[in-house]
Formats: sequence, structure tokens, C-alpha cells
Amino acid sequence: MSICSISVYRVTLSLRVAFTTSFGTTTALTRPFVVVRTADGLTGVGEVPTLNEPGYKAECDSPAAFTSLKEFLLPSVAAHQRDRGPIESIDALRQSYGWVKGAVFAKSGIEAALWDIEAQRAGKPLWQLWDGSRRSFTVGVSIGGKTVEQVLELAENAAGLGYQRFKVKIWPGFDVQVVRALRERFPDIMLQVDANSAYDHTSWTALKEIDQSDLLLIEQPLFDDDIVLHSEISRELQTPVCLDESIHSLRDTEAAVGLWKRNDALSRLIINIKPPRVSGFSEAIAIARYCQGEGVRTWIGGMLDSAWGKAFNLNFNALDAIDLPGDHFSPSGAYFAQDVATPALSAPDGVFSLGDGVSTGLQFDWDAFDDLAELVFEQSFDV
Ligand code: OSB
Ligand code: MG
Repeated sequence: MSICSISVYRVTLSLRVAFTTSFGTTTALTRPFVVVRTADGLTGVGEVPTLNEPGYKAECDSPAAFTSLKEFLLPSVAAHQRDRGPIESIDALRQSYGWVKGAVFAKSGIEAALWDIEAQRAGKPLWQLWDGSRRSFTVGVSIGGKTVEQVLELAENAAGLGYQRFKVKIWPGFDVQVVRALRERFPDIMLQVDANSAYDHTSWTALKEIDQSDLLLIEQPLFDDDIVLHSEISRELQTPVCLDESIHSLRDTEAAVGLWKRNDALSRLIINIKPPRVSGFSEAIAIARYCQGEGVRTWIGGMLDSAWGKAFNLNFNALDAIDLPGDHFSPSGAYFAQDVATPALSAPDGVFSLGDGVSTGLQFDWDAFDDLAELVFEQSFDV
């Protein structure tokens, strides 16, 4: 296919409603978008859904992603094309920068742009390219509020919009009462919690008090880089433990499955697959298929992605390997004051249906992008 240029933009997206997690409150996100152009005249766009700061996990911050793209990834793509010929496939792209350790978010942006191009060239939706078969599925919302009142207000709004599955952010001291309040108001809703690694060796025992609240799962209660301790506390909780922050690859997933088996708790392991946290859709698909084979349930997480990023994830949700509703929508309607793709995504009654549109199924909104984006660097390749 031969890549002739890669441009990296800095885009600022303003949240309509502030989002609070155990690591802080976000009101606007400034992050990279990658635009790839090929010799046959196609243009692909990939979002790098980083956060402003490394509070969620290492290298999830925008400065790290800009540095990786500029200093290591773009030069690696250039070197590959110079020394080994045109990059003809996603595998070749991954090989070109495979020597770079980490940088999963930055890598995922280039890969997403190339998937967009591959789908356009095939004239197919991404879900078809990825052998997806599920055209309609239940989607969820992630509620990040500072107070119980704020959480209830967002939940009320989400319920009014028809959503049937809520995830709520918790941390020590903001767990039992928030779960109780939600369960009282929404006794039948599919409910799960996400601690974003806010508990430690001792404080996690507070989670035993929400172990009888009919939760789908407890997401990443312990340290962001831990798998082992999570597998050990799974022995003492009836609610499944879900890994988010500490899974970067198929290899990490295999390690988790091994540990949960050793603790006789495999039916209580769930994996949140965030494609950008595992370097892109190629690895994400491998993880989904492996988990399916092991009987481990999976779902698709989000990073407060733009509608463009969310549309990639929604296409991924078509795989029959994905079991549970994903974080695809905002409890307040739309996440951003101005987004970069049209038409606006919607899920009547909390169910999203995929159409037959090429690639993501949305149109990238270049006018809106021009208003929100600034070109930071660009690499052209001899082709
Ligand atoms: O842990 O899932 C998380 C947002 C930013 C960083 C981490 C997380 C989240 C979310 C948002 O929960 C989910 C979404 O994008 O809809
Ligand atoms: Mg999470």
C-alpha cells in the first residue's frame, strides 16, 4: 500500500460534563490524532485517546504519546519502508515499530489510521474486516461523579436515555454508599464498579461490603501494574474481578488466565479490552479470541474517546467473542461540546446497531477537525 506521509495533530476536545475518577477530574483533553496518507490516494485517521497526565497508567499521557510518535514510531515506519519496501499490511506496520517497548497508545493511533485505510480500500465496514457477526448489542455508560448526588443525577439522565448498564467510579470512602444509592434507585440495572487502582493490600477489604450488591464486576481495584495480587483477592470475592490498567498484550492476558486458574477462580476473571491500551485492534482481536477459547468474559472499555474512536470500538464489539456491554456512550448524552465525526452516535434503548457504512460507518468531520486541531509534525516518505 505504501505510506507516503504521516501527520500528527494536537486536538483539544472539551467535555460537556466533567469526568471524575479516583485519579482526578477531567474537563478537556488534548491528545494526538494521526493522519496517514498512502500512495494510492487514501487517507486514514487514528485517534490516540490519551489523557492529559499519567494518572491512569504509565504512558497514557499525551506528552508521552507525542514523544513516542515523533522520536521513535514515525522514524521506524520510514526506516522500514526505506530498507524493506512498502508497508503492505497491518502486520508489517507492527513489525516496523515492534522493537519499541511500550508506547501502546501511540502505536494504536497509527494502526487505527491504517485499519481505516484498509477498510476503505476493501470498501467494507470495519466489523466485516474483523469477521464480526453481531450487528446489534447492548452498550453501557461510565459514570464518573464527585458526589453521590452527582452520580445519581448522571445515572438518572442515563436511565432516561434508555441505557441498561452502568459503570460507576469508586475509591476508598466513596464505594459502599454510592453502590447502595444506585442499587436502591435502580434495583435491576446491570451495574459494575471501577476503582482505577485506588485500593491497596489492606483497604481492598472494604470491597467485601459491596460483594453482595449483584455487581457484574469490580474493575482494577488494586495497583495499575498488578496482576498477581488481583488474582489472590479473587479467591475472597464472589464478584468477578476485571483487569483494565494491567493488561497490555495477549501475553499479559495469558499470565492473568494462568494465575486465576491457579487460584481456582477462572470463572471470576473478566478482561476489559481497550484497543489503545494493547497497542491496537490487531492485538485486541487476538485477546478477545484467546479469552473466548478460555471461557473468560471480555468487554470493550473506553478512554473518553471522540466519536471517531468510539466508532472503531463499536465495530470491534461485533465480534462474537465479546461478551459484556462496553463503555461506548456518555451518561450525559454526548461527551464533547464539538466532536470530529458525524452523524452523532446513538443507541436507542441502550442498544447500538451497526450499519453497512464503509470503515467506521461515520464520516470524519474535517471542518470540525480544522477548528480543533493543530499540526504538530509530519513525516513524508520516499515512495
Ligand atoms: O478506567 O475505564 C477507565 C476514562 C478514562 C480513563 C480510564 C477509564 C475511563 C472510563 C471512560 O471509564 C469510559 C468511556 O470512555 O466511555
Ligand atoms: Mg477502567
